[in-house]
This record gives sequence, C-alpha cells and structure tokens, in this order.
Amino acid sequence: MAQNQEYNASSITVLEGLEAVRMRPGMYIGSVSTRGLNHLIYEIVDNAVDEHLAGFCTEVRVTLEEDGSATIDDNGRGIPVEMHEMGVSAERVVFTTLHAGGKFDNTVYKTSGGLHGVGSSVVNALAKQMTVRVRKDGNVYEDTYERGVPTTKLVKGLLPVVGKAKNSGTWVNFTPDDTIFDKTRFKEDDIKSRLHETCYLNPNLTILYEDKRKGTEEKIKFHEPDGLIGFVKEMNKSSQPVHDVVYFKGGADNIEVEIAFQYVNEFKEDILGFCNCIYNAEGGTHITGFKSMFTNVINNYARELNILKDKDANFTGADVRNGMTAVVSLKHPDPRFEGQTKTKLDNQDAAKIVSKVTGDEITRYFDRNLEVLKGVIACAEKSAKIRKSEEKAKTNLLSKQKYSFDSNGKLANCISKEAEKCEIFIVEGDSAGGSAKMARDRMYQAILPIRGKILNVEKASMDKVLANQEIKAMINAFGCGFSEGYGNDFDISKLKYDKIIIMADADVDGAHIATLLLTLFYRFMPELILQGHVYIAMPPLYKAIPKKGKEEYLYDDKALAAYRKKHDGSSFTLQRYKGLGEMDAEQLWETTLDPNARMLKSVAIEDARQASAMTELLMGTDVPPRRAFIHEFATEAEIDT
Ligand code: 0RA
Repeated sequence: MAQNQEYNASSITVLEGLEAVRMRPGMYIGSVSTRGLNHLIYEIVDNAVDEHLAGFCTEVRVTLEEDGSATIDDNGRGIPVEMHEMGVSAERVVFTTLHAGGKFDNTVYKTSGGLHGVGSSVVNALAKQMTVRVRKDGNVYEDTYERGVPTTKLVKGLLPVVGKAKNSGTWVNFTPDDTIFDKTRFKEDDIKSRLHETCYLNPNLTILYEDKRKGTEEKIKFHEPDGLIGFVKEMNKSSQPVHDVVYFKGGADNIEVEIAFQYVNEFKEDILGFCNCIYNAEGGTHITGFKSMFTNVINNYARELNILKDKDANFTGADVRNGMTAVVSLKHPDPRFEGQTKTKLDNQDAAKIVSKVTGDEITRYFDRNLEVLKGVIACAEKSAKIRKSEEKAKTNLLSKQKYSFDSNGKLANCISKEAEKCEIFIVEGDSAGGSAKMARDRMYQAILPIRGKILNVEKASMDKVLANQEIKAMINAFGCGFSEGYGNDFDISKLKYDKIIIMADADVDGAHIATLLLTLFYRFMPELILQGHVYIAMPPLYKAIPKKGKEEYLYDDKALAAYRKKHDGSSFTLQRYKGLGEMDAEQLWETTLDPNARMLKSVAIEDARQASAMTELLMGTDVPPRRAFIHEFATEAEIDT
C-alpha cells in the first residue's frame, strides 16, 4: 500500500516531466523537423549500442514498418523488469522518467551516450503509441504507452507476461506523434548512413536494417569488422592515398581512445570526432588533443630529419593536417558537452589522454615506418609552400600598392582626389573603355577597362587571384587593400571613390561579368558592398526615335512596351543597342555616365551569410546545385529596374 502511494506521488512528477518534453521537444531532440524525427530512432538504437558496449548485445534490428512506425529489436540482456524502488517495474521507470534511462548504476554501463540515457522516455513522450517487449528469464513482458502515458495495467506493479521467450532482448515499437512533428515519414538515407557509421565504430556489432514501407522497400545488413580502418578507407575511397590506414588505441582511467588516419594527395582535411559512438559536430577536447600532439610530433621529426632547418619556422597545424583524413573515437564514462548544439566535447581529461596516446603511438609507428612519415611530411611541405607563396603574394601586392596607385596603364584616373565626389567605372572591353574615357567627366570620373571575363575567384587559389592583372589593377585603383581568410588588411577609409560602378553589356555575358566582379568584391572587399559603394550601370536596350518630338532611351522591354502604348499609332524608329561598344562617346555619356540621366542599380547584401552561400552556389565548382538554382529562379532572375 505504501508502495502504491509512493508510486502515485512520483507518477505525478513523471507526467510533468514528459509533459515538459512535449511542450518543448526541440530542447530534447534538437527540432521537430525530419532531423528530430530520425533522432527518435537513434535514441533507441543508442541504448542498444550501450548494451553492446557493455558486452551483451551483438545484433540490432531496425525496421521501418509499413504503418509508419519503427521497431528497434536487440539481443541484449533485456531492460530490467523487476520492482524498482519507485514501486513499479524498472522498465516503467526507464520509459517514463527523465534522466533515468538504462543507467541505474554507473557500473552497469562503462559508457553511455551524450544524453545520459534520457533517450527512452523522451521518445516515449513524443510517440503516439509505444509498445515495449522485454525477453528475459524465458518470458516476454509487455508494456504499452500513448504519448508517454502508460496504457497497460500493472499486476502488483509488475509487467504482464504475454508469451514465452527462448532468448533475451528488448523490442521497442513506436509511432511518432503527428501533433508534434511537421512530417512523420522517417528519412531512410539519413538513417542508413547513421546506422552504417555506428557499425564502423562498433566492429563487433551487426545492424539489420529493413524498410517495409511501400515504395522504398529495402533490406541491408551493416557489419564492418574492420572498424575505424574501414571507416577511413570508405571516406577516402575516391582519393589517392599516400599510405595505408594507420590505426592505434589506448587509454587510462576508464577512458578509451581509438584513432585511424590516412593521408591523401589532396588539399583537404577531414577529421571526425565521436564520443561514446555519438558524432561531435563541433569537435572538442579529444580532437584538439589529437591535433596538437600530431603537430608537435611531425615538427620534431621534420627537424630531426633536417627537412626543417634551424632557420625555418615550424609547420602550422593546418600544414601538418594537409591531406589528412582521421576518425577519433573516444569512450568516456562521464562525457560533458559545450557549444551551441551541445556537440563539442568538454572533458579536459579527454584532451590529456588522447594527446598522450597519440604521442606514444604515432612515435612508435613512425619510428618503424619512415616512408610513411616522409610521405606525411611531404604533404605538410606542400601546404607550407603554398601558404608562404600566398603570404608573399600578399605582401608584394601591399607594398606595391604604396607606389603604384594610378600606375596601371589602363586606368584613366580622375583629377579630383576628393573620394566622396569621385566614381570609378569598371568597363567591360577595351573599345567601350575607350569611348568611356572620351565621354567621362574627367574631374570626377575614372575609367578602368577590363578585358573580357575576369578570373572566377571561387574556383582559383589565392596566389592565382593575386597574380591576376585585372584583379590587381582593381585592388590598386580602389586603394584599400583586401581581406581574406588569414587576416584583414582591408581599410575602407582609404577608398578613393565613393561609387564603384560596374559597366557591362545588358546581355548574358555582361551579367556573368558583373557576377564575377561581385564575387571578387564579396570575397575580398565585402565592406565595399556592405557600405553601399558598389553599383551596376544600366545601359539602355533601345533608343526610340520618333518622326516628331524627342528621342528617348528605353532601359528594358517593359519600358519599350510602355513607350509603344503611349505613342500608339504614331510611327517611330527603334534602335537596338547590342553592346556598350556600339555607342559613341556622346551616347555613352547621355545614357550611362551622366549622373543626372543614367540609371544605376545599387548592390546590397541583406544577409551576408546567405549571400556567401549563394556566391558559392553560383560561382563555385559544384555544378549540379548551380544548375538547379538557375533553373528554379530563371524567371525571377530578370533584371529588376
Ligand atoms: C540496465 C541493466 C541491464 C540491461 C539494460 C539496462 C538494458 C537496457 C537496454 C535498452 C535497450 N536495450 C537494452 N538492453 C539492456 C541488465 C539487467 C539484467 O541483468 O537483468
């Protein structure tokens, strides 16, 4: 009786706990989007993986059922069902109490995932229905819930037996609550890759995945006996490796670390960190421990081998990791996290132990594998060489800039040095440039012709960018330097012109040139755009010459249609401009240069981050998304006047 009263009292807080999850699901599973939805499955799978890590479970079946529910079935010991001190079956406590999870006793599991075992009850709270079957001691025990509220009547606080069992394990089936989630269809691709990753991190585990849903039926067996070595091989499968994958492990104080790495002939670095089989998107102490020791060891070897001379500076960390692919997997009994998404490991002891294991093991390995060591150092040398030439190109450019403003032959500068009154026109093509030089207001208007299409800075390396004549001419002319990844030498107060006006033809090629220039400005001189100094000139498409009356420039087809309507019936000659080069100096002045008559489009960046992604999308090397974007927005992309 006393037990029952106690249960009644605690059940109130239980419901309040799960209600909190339903009120703010994002706090527990990140979001109620498809990501959060898939997370429900990962929570239950992670519990089974914990049971595997404890040494009792070898197989997990994950099934996406035809009715939209998911089933996770493991062959572990089975969740405890006996009477818990709260007065009900332990299983009930696990699925209805926040922060209880399977972790009754720290010694049962050496490790547990990032959420400290709160997963089961969170999933239960967000499930329209959940059924739990525990196979244990020859029996099948069953419990059921709706939105976290138990619907099975306990017998003296214990679960009813619904059948006989030959083996042990835990079977959980649940349907996500459609009043919580935007969409309730699990996304199979994300789930498959997560399960695959789990198998790479647990080489003795098998995951049997089955999708029974109409249209996406599929069965896959994930088993990766090569573990982290296989993981790194898979990550590098389309690259050219410098050596075989190197693997080592070690640990102390109940903390274990396993690491695999391999260098490839590419300028990239790809290092993944996991703690208790959960991916740490923001890295953390295990990753920094690994990186800093690796840098130390390689620099020491490079000096020993006299590849780095006394006068040489050390390789930077980034140099040393040039070409590296690595997976760092840590098992920790009490993981702590920081960072915006709680995916950055924060335990200081992890840094120490990973660093020690890394130092000991890679030294042992490189002492015996000198050729691999030389290959790794060669990657660092390549990176250092490029880094130095970029730094040099930058200093050359900056020192040159002191003397060479105006020294570029093609720049026709203005007479005035009053920046706030001056304008510079970047003009496509030498012939248009020539007309513009004749037509301009010499006092305040400078003309810089550029030849054809400038370099695409999204695709080019830094030294190529800085070697490009057109780009150098622009940077020199503007007078304020440029900024890039390593530092910021840009000083907008030195800008020589209030307006930088891109003058390109009103056709597709012209639009492309304008985009290339904007990309350059956005990447290396973003303040120019952010502070509203960049404009695009809008040369007219047509000139209408009526029999009687004034000639008129028409800037787009809308203007032409309006003109036709207004001059209904009366005849006029329509002159079509194919390009700026076709206009004489007088026409160019009237249409494009004259501050009182011309039309300029001001370039603004509302959301710098979005613009950056867009620049990358439109100008980067990745072709398919660009094509999709152009296709999708082709009708909206017409010039707005
Ligand atoms: C705590 C103790 C025992 C098993 C488990 C937790 C356990 C939890 C989960 C969650 C999913 N699958 C699971 N399998 C096992 C051992 C209990 C005993 O020895 O009776």
